[in-house]
Amino acid sequence: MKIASFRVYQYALDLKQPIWVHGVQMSRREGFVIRLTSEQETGGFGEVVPLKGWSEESLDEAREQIRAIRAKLVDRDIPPGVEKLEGKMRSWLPADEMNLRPSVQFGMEMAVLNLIANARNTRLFQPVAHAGYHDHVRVSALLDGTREEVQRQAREFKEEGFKDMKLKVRGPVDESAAKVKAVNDVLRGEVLLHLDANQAWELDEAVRFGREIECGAAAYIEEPLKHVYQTPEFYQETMIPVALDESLGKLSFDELKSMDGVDVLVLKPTVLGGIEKTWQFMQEAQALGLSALISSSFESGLGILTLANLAGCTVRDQAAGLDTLKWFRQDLLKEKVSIRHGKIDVRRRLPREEDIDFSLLQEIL
Ligand code: OSB
Ligand code: MG
Repeated sequence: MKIASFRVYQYALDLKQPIWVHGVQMSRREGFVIRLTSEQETGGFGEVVPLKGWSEESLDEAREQIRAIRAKLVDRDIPPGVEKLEGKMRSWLPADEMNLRPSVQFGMEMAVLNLIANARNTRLFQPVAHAGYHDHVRVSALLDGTREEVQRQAREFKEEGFKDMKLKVRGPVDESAAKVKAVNDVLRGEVLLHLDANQAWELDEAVRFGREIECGAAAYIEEPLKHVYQTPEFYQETMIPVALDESLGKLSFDELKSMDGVDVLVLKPTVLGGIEKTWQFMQEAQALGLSALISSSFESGLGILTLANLAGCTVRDQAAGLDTLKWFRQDLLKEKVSIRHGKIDVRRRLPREEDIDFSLLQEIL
């Protein structure tokens, strides 16, 4: 199939409240939409949205890379087999040669895979979903705020039917432990709770926190430590399993597979380096008996829908970290991605031209 046209749009979406990522505040979410069409006029959309505070690339750098890759790919054929995610995607998109940044790699792959699926009229990850497909992807409800706020949020989400929740605990140890207790008072063991500390603590603080809440209080904790190499000590002292998120960009697979205490990998395709790379992480995790889950980097509904589809073809139905659209006041999809009873239904069709709110997009290329 030939890429007959390659258009690029810029967007800036208002958020209801600012988001904080590693101390960087954002009150709008800015990014790009790539729109590919085939000669038969089939379309495929991709989203490129670097995450300030986490991604190394700036918006300007992403734009320049999109411009460069566009010049290389327009009027060219998509090589057969890229959709199998076995490495052809990255050898075709000349990632090393162009030093394609993770968010650009993700957006390009997303556009190409959506185009292929739309052309064949299949679901997004049909070629790799050997283990079948979860039509309803479980999502972890995100809890963030003061003790009273997170307790209230937990009560509401439990009522809505969420079976998984994630609580942010990056503050002081005592305050964070009090939040965990306040939330568990509401959940009463009927909902799985996991925590995310975003690398907030030194080993002694993390251990004090773990002892304070006790190991039954949370299924696992994401990134409790400033220094990831202390994970085995943390685990030994607390018996709370650890999930890695930020550290995945820095550790080799060999390092993490021999790290005692690591049970879960949190995969954010926009910051990790795309869909194919994420898929390979998922395969390796499975081979090692680690759980892997898909998590958002605050993409719009367009990107979230692709991520939900990816989460839908994991072997184990791990709750995905996709409860981030609630921060957005506006969305690129006319029909919002909704989470009902704690799940996203991924059977809806992939976005086509008429599903996108073009009034929010400004064509730049
Ligand atoms: O802390 O894991 C994080 C989103 C963007 C940047 C960092 C994080 C997140 C999320 C996404 O928490 C939602 C989730 O994983 O549940
Ligand atoms: Mg995290």
